[in-house]
Amino acid sequence: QEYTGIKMEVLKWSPDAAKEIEGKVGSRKVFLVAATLRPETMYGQTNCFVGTAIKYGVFAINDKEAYVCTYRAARNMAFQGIITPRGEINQLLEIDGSKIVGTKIKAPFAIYPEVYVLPMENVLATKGTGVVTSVPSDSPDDFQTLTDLRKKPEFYNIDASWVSIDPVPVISTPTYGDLTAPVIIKQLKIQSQKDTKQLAEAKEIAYKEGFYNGTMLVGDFKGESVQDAKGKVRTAMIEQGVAFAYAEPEGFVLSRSA
Ligand code: ZZB
Repeated sequence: QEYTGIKMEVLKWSPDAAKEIEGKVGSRKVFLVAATLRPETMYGQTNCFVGTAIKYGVFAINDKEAYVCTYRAARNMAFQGIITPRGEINQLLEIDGSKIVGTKIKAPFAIYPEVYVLPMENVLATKGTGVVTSVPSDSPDDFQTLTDLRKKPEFYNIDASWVSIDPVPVISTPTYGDLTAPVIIKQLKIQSQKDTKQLAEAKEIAYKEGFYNGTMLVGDFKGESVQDAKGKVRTAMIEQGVAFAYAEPEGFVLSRSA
């Protein structure tokens, strides 16, 4: 599976994370790194998700930068030449996902470039980096989680101001209009992020509709089809140093042999 790793620079740590990180990363800039299959949607990022029960590491990528992701992802990166020296994993510290919540980060290419890290129940520690960038306009999982968090901020232990950005229209589809994910969520009558079966179906529908029939509403490739824009946005992000190619070798082999 060939993902795009999105680099989201930390602007302000949550108080809990600040305590843990203090003195441990040297002069490195720290980024949360999210794996995505949809770089063309990055204009519509409104927040970022972590799993509260997941353990993350802060890994030195080189002398200047450190990435927040799972150990598993850092190991994959080390063997893909993303970390220098190649193959070497230098974990500066370990941190609980719950402590990262509330951190303010920079979402590259986003129309609202400053977003917050929030909790999501369905983050898998075994996929991508364990950090998920949220695009509620086009990802049903993201829209439903944002809806849940907005309904009960106290329950999720978050500040209501962290969920204030509404879904941003970035892609138009003939069947669902400018906000594909919210419309599909409504049609399938999905009520909560716990409705994982229907959410998987919604994701499948949204992927297909966006990829085959979507048109860009914003950005440098406005008016172009998603099929044409996807690679161009990815290349532009990589050229500007805010993204990189990240592959999941084991997952690829398994899905091929299944
Ligand atoms: C932004 C985005 C925008 C995404 C969208 C999807 C959509 P897949 O196909 O199963 O490989 N993701 C990445 N890592 C994780 C994780 N550890 N746990 C849970 N979700 C994760 O799924 C890849 C997508 O799942 C990634 O692409 C990421 O969300 C999320 F408009 O990034 B995506 C219709 C989907 N639309």
